Order: sequence, then structure tokens, then C-alpha cells
Amino acid sequence: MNAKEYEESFMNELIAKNPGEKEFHQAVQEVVESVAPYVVESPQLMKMKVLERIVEPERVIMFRVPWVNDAGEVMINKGYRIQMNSAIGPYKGGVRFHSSVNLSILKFLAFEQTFKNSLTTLPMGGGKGGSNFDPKGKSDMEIMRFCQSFITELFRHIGADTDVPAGDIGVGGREVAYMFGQYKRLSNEFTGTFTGKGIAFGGSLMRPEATGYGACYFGESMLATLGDSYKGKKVCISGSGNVAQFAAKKCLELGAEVLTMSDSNGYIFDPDGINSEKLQYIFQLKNVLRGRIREYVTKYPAAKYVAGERPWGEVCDIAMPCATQNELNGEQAATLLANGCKCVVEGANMPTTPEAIAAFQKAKILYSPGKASNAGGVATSGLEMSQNSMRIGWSSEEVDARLHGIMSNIHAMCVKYGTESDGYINYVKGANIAGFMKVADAMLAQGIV
Ligand code: NDP
Ligand code: 2IT
Repeated sequence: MNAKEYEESFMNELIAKNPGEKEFHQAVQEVVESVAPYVVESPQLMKMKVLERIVEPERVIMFRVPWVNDAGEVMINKGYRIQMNSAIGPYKGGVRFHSSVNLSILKFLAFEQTFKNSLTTLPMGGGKGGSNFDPKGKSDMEIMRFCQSFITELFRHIGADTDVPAGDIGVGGREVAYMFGQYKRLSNEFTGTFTGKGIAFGGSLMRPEATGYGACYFGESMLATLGDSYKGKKVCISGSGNVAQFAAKKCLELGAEVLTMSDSNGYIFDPDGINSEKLQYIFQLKNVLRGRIREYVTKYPAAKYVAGERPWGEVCDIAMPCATQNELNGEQAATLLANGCKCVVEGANMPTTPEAIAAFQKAKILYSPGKASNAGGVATSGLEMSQNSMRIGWSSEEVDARLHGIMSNIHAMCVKYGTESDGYINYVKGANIAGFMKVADAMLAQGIV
């Protein structure tokens, strides 16, 4: 069987076995395209059905999350944890609270996480969890009661050497703290079972910054392959949450100009650039006041707010999608290319659709998939786990230096496995092959489990 035939029959079977899970199919398709040529050449991988096992979660936990809102009404949400792969370490990955959360989205995220975690070189397996709970407009006490109910069930399935959750969309320091508090109470243990904790109770310095900073470090390495850098570049960022905020901060430090940020209702464009004072306002607006990005134009009237749109129609050199999956489509990719965009660095997971990826690669511009460029977040979670196990805390400088080293190493692995005959670096291929090989080797060694 050649690679193309293998890929087709593999995908047909996957879709038949997992009907309707379109995001999961999309994520698997991308990896299978990259690794199929290797798999068909390896009698061991074929015989031991490593790829067939990798797409089947080791365990899926689905549960009811009942809670009581401030009006005294009983509310019911769905809770999930996908324990995808533990070949190279305990399950590790974030928790997402968003109304769109379903099994397909969490399986795609847990699948991606498996390869991303492998790329970090740290001993972490892949997992992801979440709920269709919508945190928008909820009071602090509602958030707390929800987190407590979520953990009242989940606590029996997680642990420092079993499964270590963290944040993702809708889950930041506040939510991790409430979940950790309830976990500690139920388990009667103070361990590193969550990452992204507050600094006072075992969190790592630099974890909040790590995903956005790491994405910019990765972007700097990409640009360096062309003898270029962020300095003087115009950057369009989507999102205005954790990843977007710290990506913007690092862009400014690297001498770039940040023109846009967004949320699920629209985007802002500031022709004068979002400087550090304006960015400080966004930190306050989003993290303390929990406001909407459109409020930026009230404070800074020279900027415009575009409702219901993504920022990809604006002219930029670098695009950094940092909001959510499938937020940059083929048409928008064509516009970015026509406007001279030279580099796309994903901060979010799978934000670029397959058509858009194909357009960027056809135009041979720099394009990196999230599993490589956003790995700084989970890598620093891995560093938090190490510090917790050793019961010590490293300085910001130490964590940042390690983060920088890990991102450079991931970039080098993408170059090693992704460079094509004409010299173009296919970061998708590089990241998928490098991430897959380590997990596959571990699975082969451990037998059919
Ligand atoms: P946050 O919840 O802090 O921020 C998410 C941002 O994206 C918000 O501005 C939100 O707007 C926007 N957004 C969410 N859903 C949508 C949507 N359906 N359409 C348009 N905009 C949307 O999350 P993070 O910053 O942590 O996560 C952003 C992305 O980065 C996700 O893909 C996540 O998986 C990924 N990621 C996160 C890591 C981390 O360490 N936090 C690590 C690696 C990847 P609104 O306020 O309107 O919801
Ligand atoms: O997608 C991701 O890598 C994250 N949300 C971070 C996971 C983690 O365990 O820090």
C-alpha cells in the first residue's frame, strides 16, 4: 500500500468510527498526511497499528456538572476529560470552558496536545478537558461553584502522576485556583496536580506569559531563517485573552507594531499601533473588568471597531491568530497574502483552516502550526510540574531561559524534519513527524496497551 492509499483508507475508517466529529477528523487528517509516508515504510508501525492506536483515546470521562446560579436556579452542564495518550508521561493539557465545547473539539485538542507535548522534550502525555459552561457574565461566586462541582467529579480521575490539567479558553488563574482548592480539599493532598496556579501556592513564574512569549520566540526563529526579525514589522493579532495579550507584549519588546486585537464579537484596529500603555489598558479591561474589546475605541477614538469580523483584512507583515480554531479561512489567507503578509505564527490551536494552510504553503511564506509555536505554554507547565516535584521555585529569568531554549529546540526539530528539497521549511510536516516519532517509539516499546 502506498502512503496516499493508506491515508485514504485510514481516514475513511476514522470517520466511520467517529461520526460527526469534524474538528477531530481535521486534526487527524493533518497529522496522517505528514506521517503516512513514514508509517507505510515501517513494518513495525504498520503491524503494531501505532497510528490506529494513537487516534483512539486511552480513556474518555464524561459527566454531569450540576450547580446553582445566583438566582437559585439549578443549572446543568456537561463535563469532559479526554485522557488521550500516556506513552511518554502523565496526561497533560488544559481545560476549556466555552459554550461551543463538545467531544469533537476536546478530542482534537487532546490529539494535538499529544504531539505538542512530545515536541517540548518534557515527559508529558496528552489530555484535554472542559465544559460547555459559558463563563461570560457569571459572577465570581457562580464561577467558584461551577469549578467546585466540576472537580467534585473530576478529582478521582486526576493526580500529579496521573493527569495534570491547566487553563485554556475561559480558564485562567482564577478558575485554576478554584479547581485546585476543591481538588486539594477532596484529595487531602497538596501536590502539583494543576499547573497555572497562583505564585503563592506553587505556580511557576512566567506561566501566564509563556504561550504568547513562546510564540514570539518561535516567530523570531522562523524569521531568522530568512535573515529577518520582528523589528519594525506590522503585526495583526486575533484574540485578546491570555495568549493574545502576552504575544502583543512580546511583539512590542521585539520592536514590532501591533495593529489589531479581537474577541468573539469583532476586532479593533489602531492605526497608531497598540503601544504598551494601550496594552496595559487591554490587560485591565479583559482581566480585571472582564469587558469587551470594543470598549477600546471609547478610550482611544483614533482606533476603529469592526463588529462581526476577524482582523485578517488589515495590511500586516506578520499574522498571529491567538483566539480559537478555524478562525482564518482560505479567503482570508488570500487577502493576507495579497496584502504582503510574510509570516503566520499560530498562538491558538488549529486556528488556520486546511485551505488557508495550503494557500500559505503554496505561496511559500513562513507558516507554523500551533502545536509547534504555542508549545511554550505547556512547556512551562512542565517546568511548573518539575518545580512542584522538587518543592522549589525558579526565578523568572531561569524559567524564561528554559522556555526560550525549548522553543529554539522545537524550531530546530521542525527544520530537521520539515525542510523540503527546495529549502522551504514545511513546519507542519516537521512538527508532526518529530512529535509523532517519540510517542510512536514509546508505544512500540511498551507493547500493545
Ligand atoms: P482566553 O479565554 O484567555 O482568550 C480567548 C480569546 O479568544 C478571547 O479574546 C475570546 O473572545 C476569543 N475567542 C474565543 N472563542 C472565540 C470564537 N469562537 N470566535 C472568536 N474569538 C473567540 O484563552 P487563551 O488565550 O488561553 O486561548 C486562546 C487560544 O490559544 C486557544 O486556541 C487555546 O487553545 C490556545 N492555547 C492556549 C494556551 C494557554 O496557555 N492558555 C496554550 C496553548 C494554546 P471572547 O472574550 O469573546 O470569548
Ligand atoms: O493548548 C495548550 O497547550 C494549553 N492550553 C496549555 C496546556 C497546559 O497544560 O499548560
